[in-house]
Amino acid sequence: MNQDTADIRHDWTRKQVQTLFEQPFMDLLYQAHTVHRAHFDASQVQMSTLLSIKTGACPEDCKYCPQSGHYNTGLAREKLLAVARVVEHAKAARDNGAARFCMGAAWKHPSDKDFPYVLDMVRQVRALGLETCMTLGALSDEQASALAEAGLDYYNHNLDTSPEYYGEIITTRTYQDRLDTLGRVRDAGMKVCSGGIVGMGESAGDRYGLLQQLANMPSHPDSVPINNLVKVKGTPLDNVDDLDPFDFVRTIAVARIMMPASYVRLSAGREAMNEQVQALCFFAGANSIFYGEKLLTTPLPEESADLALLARLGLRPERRHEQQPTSEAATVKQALSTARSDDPRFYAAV
Ligand code: SAM
Ligand code: DTB
Ligand code: SF4
Repeated sequence: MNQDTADIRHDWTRKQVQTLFEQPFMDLLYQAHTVHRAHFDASQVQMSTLLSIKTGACPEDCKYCPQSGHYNTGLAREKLLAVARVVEHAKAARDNGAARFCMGAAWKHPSDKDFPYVLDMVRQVRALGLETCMTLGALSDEQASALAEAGLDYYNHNLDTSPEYYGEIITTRTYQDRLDTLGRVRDAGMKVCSGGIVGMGESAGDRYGLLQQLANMPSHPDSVPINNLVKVKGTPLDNVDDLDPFDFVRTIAVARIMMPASYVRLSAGREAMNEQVQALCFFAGANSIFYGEKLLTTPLPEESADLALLARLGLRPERRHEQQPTSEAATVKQALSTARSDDPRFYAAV
């Protein structure tokens, strides 16, 4: 066991995060890979397929997002899909090898009118034997409980960036609003998926700040998506400078070290990334990807190219986890959030 991860949860200072980032690249990757192997089978990659269940015309003004109604990106808007259509997509994703099906809606929050259909989607997709994930914007306590009750495994809600840079990117909801929704998801016993976006013109310090916020939450998110900005014409971030790919890899590596038992997802941006950089991300501790025809509205690499890359690297798709009742998942999560890695409960839980 790597002594740097002896505490599964640790209150990180910004300076400590900076120190991790600023190590020589090879030292950082060596450390991250060592942590990765102590917690996961390094030959497995979790594969999730995304579907946009409601597209465009979003009232929020997130500057990166092609679906915001504030910008003209030429995206065709779509109302909430019928439950049967969502189930067809989910079956196709399962038959294509995905273990988890993630449904995303361009909403500030789900409306009372739409919410019952969303619950039905969770039940029916889960009945196909897939893990379920949703990202629907902010949730009330009642909505979080109802989603957990319907059997939703994961809820995705990203912090996106550091608290300091956040106001440059979004003005229609606050950082605290996001932390509050994440608290409701956690309290309802669902698994938390929360990460952010890099390559938005933020400083290195903002990348430290994002990871510091994620790792200092009351328990680590179960899944941490690290998105590289997909630049979409018509959004205010369309022309921002590219992030150095090595800084992207460093972000993955530091996320792995700080949240050793969480899945770290090499998320948006893979289409613009070469295979060598993706391989470095896997070495640095990324063990989850989006796989399928597209993300929500922008393309992914061809499925056959992804499978071929995994095969060339000797990696394989992770089989779906046995589903745990939500109450059991909550108990495991509670054990994980307090257990030390030298505590047998830790090994029992991960
Ligand atoms: N509307 C909901 C919300 O914002 O919580 C759910 C859907 S939203 C599209 C999900 C996440 O996708 C965002 O939080 C953001 O991190 C990511 N995202 C959106 N546009 C992106 C882009 N152009 N590049 C990278 N990530 C993006
Ligand atoms: C996440 O962190 N990234 C995914 C998922 N969670 C919902 C979404 C990426 C969206 C990229 C832009 C698009 O395709 O619209
Ligand atoms: Fe709306 Fe989500 Fe896009 Fe923000 S990221 S504009 S909330 S769909």
